[in-house]
Amino acid sequence: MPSRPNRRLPALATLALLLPLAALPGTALAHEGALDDLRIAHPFALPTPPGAPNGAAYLDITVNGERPARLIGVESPASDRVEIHTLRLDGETMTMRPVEALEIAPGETLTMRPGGGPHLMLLELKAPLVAGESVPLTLEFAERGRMAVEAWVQDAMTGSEAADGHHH
Ligand SMILES: [Cu+2]
Repeated sequence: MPSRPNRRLPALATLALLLPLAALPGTALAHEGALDDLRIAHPFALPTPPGAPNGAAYLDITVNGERPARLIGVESPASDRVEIHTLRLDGETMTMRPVEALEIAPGETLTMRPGGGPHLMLLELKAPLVAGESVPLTLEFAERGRMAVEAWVQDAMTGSEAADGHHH
């Protein structure tokens, strides 16, 4: 008669509390992923030296469907704001400038890489980007909505070239 059904409850309750927490690092945000007919691959950011105000992040966006995609905004808790930048030839110098949106045609992959072309600029970093850590990015697409990815902080193969494009 004195079965003690409550004996195990505290342990179970603790376990239930711990599980969601344990799942947070790494798994809550996908390193890669899909949104509607878009596929996001290889998100990464370059490490920054102490005191550097800005950082750069890169990723690939593939449009598998038949409508073009427009990346219209990016946010990150790692910096005050994130701008979408493109490189443009002004006379003989490449300059980068913020754009309102990046459009990717159906069937195409936009590949961002250090050393040229479009990239994401993290302006007013709250802390240096350290190799081995990761940076959450929230991408916003017109009509398709928002998607969170984790960009790993890592040296690109073209680390020195990459630094060239980012003197703000
Ligand atoms: Cu830039």
